[in-house]
Formats: sequence, C-alpha cells, structure tokens
Amino acid sequence: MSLVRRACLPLIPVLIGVLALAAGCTGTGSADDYPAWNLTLAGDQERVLTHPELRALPAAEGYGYSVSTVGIKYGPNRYRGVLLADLIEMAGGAGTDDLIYVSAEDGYLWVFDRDQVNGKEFFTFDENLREVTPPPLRVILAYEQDGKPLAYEDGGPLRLVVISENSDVITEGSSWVKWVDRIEVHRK
Ligand SMILES: Nc1nc2c(c(=O)[nH]1)N[C@H]1C(S)=C(S)[C@@H](COP(=O)(O)O)O[C@H]1N2
Ligand SMILES: [Mo]
Repeated sequence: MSLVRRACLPLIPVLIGVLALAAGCTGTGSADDYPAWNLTLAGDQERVLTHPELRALPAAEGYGYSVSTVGIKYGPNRYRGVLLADLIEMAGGAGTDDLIYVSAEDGYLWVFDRDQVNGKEFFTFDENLREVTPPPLRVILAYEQDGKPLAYEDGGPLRLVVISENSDVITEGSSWVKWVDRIEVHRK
C-alpha cells in the first residue's frame, strides 16, 4: 500500500502539467476562445463530440451569404467548419430516403434530405435577390467566421452554413441553423 502511494505521488504534478499543456494546444485558437459546447450525433448509435474534437476534424472553408425571410442580407463572410456530409458519415451514413434533422438549443429544427446535405437543391440569389443557377455549394457546421470563433449572437459556437467559392452567392437563411447541438439521421 504505502509503497504504491510513495511511487505514485510524485507523478501527480507531472500529470497536471501534461493535462494543462494538452488543453492549451488543441485547435486553431486557444481553447479558451471557444465556450464549452457539445454536439450530439444520432445515427445508428448516439455519440457526443466536443468542440475541440470537431475542430480536429478535416475542415472546409468558403463564403457564406444569407438572406432572411424579410429580405435582410447577412454577409458575405468567410466560414470554416466541418462538412455536414462528413458528420453524417460518422453517424453511420444516410440512405437516399433518410432525412437529416439539425436542431438547436432554442428548439429550432431544419430538415435536410441527402441531396441537400451534399449541397444540391438549394435556391440561390444574386445581390438584387434575383434567383440564379446555383454554383457548387457545400454545407458545413461552422465554428469560425472571418478567422475568429463564431460568436453566440451570430449563431455560434456551431452554426449550419451553406458555403460556395463565390462571395456574391446568397442562400436562404432559414437553413442556417444557429446554436446547433444535435444532428440526427432519421431512417425511412
Ligand atoms: N436556432 C435557430 N436558428 C435559426 C433560426 C431560429 O429561430 N433559431 N431562425 C432561422 C431563420 S428563419 C433565419 S432567416 C436565420 C436568421 O439569421 P440571423 O438571426 O443571423 O439574421 O436564422 C435561421 N436559424
Ligand atoms: Mo427566416
């Protein structure tokens, strides 16, 4: 007993140091720039991803520009996040007829079909809000806006954003779910 205690005690300060280093060195910014936030992925099984775990996944970047139902334009901004399609794969994938439920803290829910997860079927508009043929689009769960952590008032720490390579393509804000905390694959 006492032998074990004597052997382990000196290790504790070392362990604390290692943990502190690990906490300070994850992700792009410092860990303290982001509030604590978890994402629940519900597919065949349920799993929870922490914000640092999400930021460690392969990232996608592009321009996002949205318009609200009342015609207020928001953007363009540069966004960085994880492809929704990658998260669906992590949840076990989705079949052609499955639906993806993306929901938030405040109870808001938006339903995507598999084509939309892959950036298809969205309506796009020019800056005069005239409908245009959609360029290639991708849907990401964004955690960064213009190089900074996505702020709570902008829908952060995690917001669904439709991105493109063009800074002048506008998409409908209704699918830009703010404060996302759950993504669920609904099997048909
Ligand atoms: N969680 C959540 N996300 C949401 C909404 C909401 O009420 N709750 N409203 C949606 C709608 S209808 C629009 S037009 C945009 C508005 O985005 P804004 O508040 O950044 O202007 O957010 C979308 N995302
Ligand atoms: Mo809206």
